[in-house]
Amino acid sequence: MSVVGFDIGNENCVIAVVRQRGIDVLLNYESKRETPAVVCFSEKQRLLGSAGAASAMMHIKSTISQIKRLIGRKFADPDVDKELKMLPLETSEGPDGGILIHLKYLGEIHVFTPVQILSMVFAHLKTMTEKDLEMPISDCVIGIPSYFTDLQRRAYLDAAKIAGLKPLRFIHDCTATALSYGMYKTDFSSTGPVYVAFIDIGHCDTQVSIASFEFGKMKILSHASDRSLGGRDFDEVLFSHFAAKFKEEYNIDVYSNTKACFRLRAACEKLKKVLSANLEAPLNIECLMDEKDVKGFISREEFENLASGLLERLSIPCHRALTDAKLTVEKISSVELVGSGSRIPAISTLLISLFKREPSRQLNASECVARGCALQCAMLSPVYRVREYEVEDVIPFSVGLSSDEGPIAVRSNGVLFPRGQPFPSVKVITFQRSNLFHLEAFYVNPDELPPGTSPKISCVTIGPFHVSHGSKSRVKIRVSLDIHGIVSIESATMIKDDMDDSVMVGEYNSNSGSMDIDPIPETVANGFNDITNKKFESPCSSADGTRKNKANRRLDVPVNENIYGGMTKAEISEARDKELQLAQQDRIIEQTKEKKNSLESYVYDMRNKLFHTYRSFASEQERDDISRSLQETEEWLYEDGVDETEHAYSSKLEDLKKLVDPIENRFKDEKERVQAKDDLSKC
Ligand code: ATP
Ligand code: K
Ligand code: MG
Repeated sequence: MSVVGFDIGNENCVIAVVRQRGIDVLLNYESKRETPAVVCFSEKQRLLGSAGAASAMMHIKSTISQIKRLIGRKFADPDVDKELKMLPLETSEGPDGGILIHLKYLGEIHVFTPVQILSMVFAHLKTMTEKDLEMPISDCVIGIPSYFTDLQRRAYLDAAKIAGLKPLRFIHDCTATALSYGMYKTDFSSTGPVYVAFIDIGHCDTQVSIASFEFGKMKILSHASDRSLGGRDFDEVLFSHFAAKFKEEYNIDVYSNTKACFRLRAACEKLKKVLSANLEAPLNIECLMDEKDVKGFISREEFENLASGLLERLSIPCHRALTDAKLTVEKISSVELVGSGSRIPAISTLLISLFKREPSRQLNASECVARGCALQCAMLSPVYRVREYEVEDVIPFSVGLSSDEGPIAVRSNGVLFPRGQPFPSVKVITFQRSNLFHLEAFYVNPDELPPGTSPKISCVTIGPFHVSHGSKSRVKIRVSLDIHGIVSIESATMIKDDMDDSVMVGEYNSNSGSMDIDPIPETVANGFNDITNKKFESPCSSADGTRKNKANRRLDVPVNENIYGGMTKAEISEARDKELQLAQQDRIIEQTKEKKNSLESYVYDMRNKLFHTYRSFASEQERDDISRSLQETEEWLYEDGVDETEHAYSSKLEDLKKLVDPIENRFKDEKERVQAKDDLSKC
């Protein structure tokens, strides 16, 4: 079984696998370690990853990048509007308020959700991994931003399912990085924890996490982030600068021209990279617009001035992470800077002033997330043995629960899973109810969420169930924050103390009694009377026969979760069919290309052989006939046969072979005869 980790970036994806001797980052079809997260719909097939990025310019309106930005978000979200303005795609609002992307492909308009597009990126990475490992894969660990909401996490799960992947865990990007940092370090002393800050600056976002390390274990203390501060924003500063300059100097408005925008953005990203290594850099674009060549120039200092607002913003999540971890900078023994967006020198300068120390670059800045994911996958995989290492992660947003009788106030703060709660985690709540009821899960504190995020998570119906007239029954609800950081009501169980056992037979579910907490205090407050924290354990781990008598008194109550957004089983399976159909189309086109290529090379190869190797084995008549056929095929390939079906190419090849085979056979026979004679003479 395979052990795979995926880092899905807004710009770059990285695949890491665990092998016998350690972790390897896989090379893509272009032999690169990073694969662009791009899906391009070309004339007849999808081009994914590097191939997609290479043809993006030719298909501006049907190429999708940075899809991670749109996952699990609403069309009406003002932030989404900004995102969509950067993508020259046709979009609309879906019936559920989500985003729909409209594309012209194979002569038809196709409509895709961001989840479907993300699943194409997943599927591409999966296929590449399978080719490399020479076996099918499904188990994996995938990195996600810590600021992902419940809905976004569920959407990721849907995309993975559509692509045929089974994530054993979604792990926060910085947690993965911290894992790849801590796992191999054996010099953590027993004198107390070592605190390290991890700062990941990617293409679109910045994530900061503080971790504490001790021998054999790591613990995340806090996650903070700026969802909209990444390398892309630095490109945008340059873009606006030059767009204004070119308007003045050349009288061209790049904003009015999609292609010019695309080219200027790409040039600005390059320029930014040049400025990371040089104090100044030129910008030249031929024929940007209106047949005008443009020239520009900028110094690093000027760039830093333009970007000063962005640099300042970087300090906010850093401070927040420290505050949440209840640490001062003096306590931080190392600041690990990762993500390629962090290569801008001014970022290091700012971090030095913040943390009073030079950031360290011990980790491979572009591969550490994927490597950490692969390590986590190895730890979770039943077939792999890894050194004992404890990883504790926390959620960044407080989760609350309310019932139709009002909020369920647990402790004084009214929160079920507070920010900083380690997970996975399960809490059991007992209600005294006589009838079907509703629960609502939500984010308690909107200030903790990225701006514009809906605090709603899910609405759950518990029941129906029956109790004797006028009485109430105890209903136990298990609420879990699962291994992906997703909130769900796992189960509801009715406890009947006076239940007639004969009635219970057949309704008993062996799982229902597995994680119970006894005894239950009988005080009723706000519709519930007990809440218990339980560290996560697998539901099947404690099913033991001795509790069967007790379990017989328990009755499963139906739980119906209505998630705000997300896909139904039927929608997922429909999307999976569509994905398979699109992949099949891609394969057909690839095979057709291969057939065309082999026909082409056969023509050249045979023409050469006919007048050299095979010359004396063919009559003049045969040579003339074959030569003519080869000539005709070549002409056909350039004219009518430029764009034909796989079958058309293979049948042409068959026709040619029929003519050439007799000659080839004569040649082979002769060769064998000579060989046999040689062997004989050797004896
Ligand atoms: P995200 O984490 O937001 O999902 P990602 O993981 O794909 O995105 P990275 O690959 O870590 O992002 O970083 C990509 C960013 O790094 C791009 O904005 C790119 O321009 C920038 N970058 C790459 N090399 C350099 C460099 N030498 N100097 C400055 N920026 C660079
Ligand atoms: K990346
Ligand atoms: Mg990243």
